[in-house]
Amino acid sequence: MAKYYTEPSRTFSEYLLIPNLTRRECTTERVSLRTPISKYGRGEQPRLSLNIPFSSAVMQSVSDNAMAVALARSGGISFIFGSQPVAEQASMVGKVKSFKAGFVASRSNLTPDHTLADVKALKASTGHSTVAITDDGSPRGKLLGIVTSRDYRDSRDPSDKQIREFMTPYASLVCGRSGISLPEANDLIWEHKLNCLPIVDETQRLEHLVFRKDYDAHKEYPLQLLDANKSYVVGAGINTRDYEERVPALVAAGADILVIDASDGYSEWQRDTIEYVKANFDIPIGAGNIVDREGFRYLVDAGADFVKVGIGGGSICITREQKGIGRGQASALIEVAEERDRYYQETGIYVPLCSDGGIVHDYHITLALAMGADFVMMGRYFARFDESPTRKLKVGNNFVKEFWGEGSNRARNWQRYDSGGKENLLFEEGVDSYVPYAGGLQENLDKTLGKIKSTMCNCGAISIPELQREARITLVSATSLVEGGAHDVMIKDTGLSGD
Ligand code: RVP
Repeated sequence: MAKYYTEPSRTFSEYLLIPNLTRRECTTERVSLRTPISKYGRGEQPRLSLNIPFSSAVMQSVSDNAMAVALARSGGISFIFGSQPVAEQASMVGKVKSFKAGFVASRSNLTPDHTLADVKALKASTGHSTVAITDDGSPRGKLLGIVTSRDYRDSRDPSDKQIREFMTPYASLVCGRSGISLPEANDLIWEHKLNCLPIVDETQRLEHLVFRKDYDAHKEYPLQLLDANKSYVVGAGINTRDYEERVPALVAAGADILVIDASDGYSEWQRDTIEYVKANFDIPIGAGNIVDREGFRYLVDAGADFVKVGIGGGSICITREQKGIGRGQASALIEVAEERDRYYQETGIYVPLCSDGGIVHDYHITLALAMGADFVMMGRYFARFDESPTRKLKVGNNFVKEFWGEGSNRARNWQRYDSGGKENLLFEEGVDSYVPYAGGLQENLDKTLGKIKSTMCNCGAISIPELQREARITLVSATSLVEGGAHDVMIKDTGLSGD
């Protein structure tokens, strides 16, 4: 006889948080949203943490290199989509890793033998007024000097004047040494009233330039997520078929973490994939998606560093309708979090959980965290922003962005939506859609984070672990759901009744 679950499977909207005592120290400025993303032992530090508990979905219409840079800059992580050829995915990862926040490769370079005419021509074509002068004219050559528009007089100096005669020579330059941090570079820029600080290695070879204006932009992102080399942290999605080809390329490109992206992750193919990665590489790997304690145990026993929870809750996902598998996101998360905590008690190993899909309102994120998720993964949320890879269109009077599921025909992601065996995708599990355009990522994120922090203060928590420990959560009845929105009033904007 089949096993029956007597409790209905529930979504986030069926729950609310009950405030705890808000202590004086519970202010939004004090709230830390730092959270682990790979497993760690009791008393140890996780190998990888996020500064905000947000990841962007492994989807063509969400997570490319531009989204990854924007989100890492704000403290979260993107998992670059795997439904593309290996070389293209690796190239996107490489672009994120070589994007050094505030440190840029010099794009205008000449040698001392070039002339003022060359400087002017270069300036006209690039628009850059700072030219690095290196021995071979390359961006990584030995730095011999710098030319800016302050070094020559346009009208007076002859065009054939050689750069060596008017450049600011290396001996007179203030330079930073390789490995310098951005705050240190900024101190030098301010101390010496510079516009540009060249960074050189011990043999005087040019590595980067740091510009005053870039640093100003940089200071706006105090939570940015950087690796030890000060590159942005980035993840990548993989599948259970071509991992022997894909994983080496992603690791070589510098990916910081992998995730096996599958709608149903409770499979022997996932075990094989994890075992392959663990045997051959030193990189954390998440697995999923699962919705119950059995799936969690299976993937963790196989070696998963984090586990992704959720089947069928995604905004563009029709897996439940098509195949009749899945579980309400809240119920799935509650059960898996309980099992994760039990696993921790038994083994002393903490396995972070990612709640994936079905976040509609900002408070759903807070609920997911309170229910035991360490971070969330979102598709629709990020698809609405300028930074997502898709087209912005005008439909009627509104701007929208395109957003399609990985299981839709448009994505033709044959790997994710089969079980891992040989058969091809026979039916769709996702739709092709529009989402309302919402502007830039940072401004939207600030609002969402503000709400999460504020609710955490209501719950008397200034960290995610504290929220997970202390939260009190109640189910809401269908009638009290109505009570929760504006009701029995005429809303002014639309003139419509609020219920
Ligand atoms: P949402 O944030 O609700 O848009 O959900 C995003 C999630 O939906 C993804 O992280 C993934 O788990 C799932 N997804 C992506 N494509 C599809 C599909 O085509 N069915 N589902």
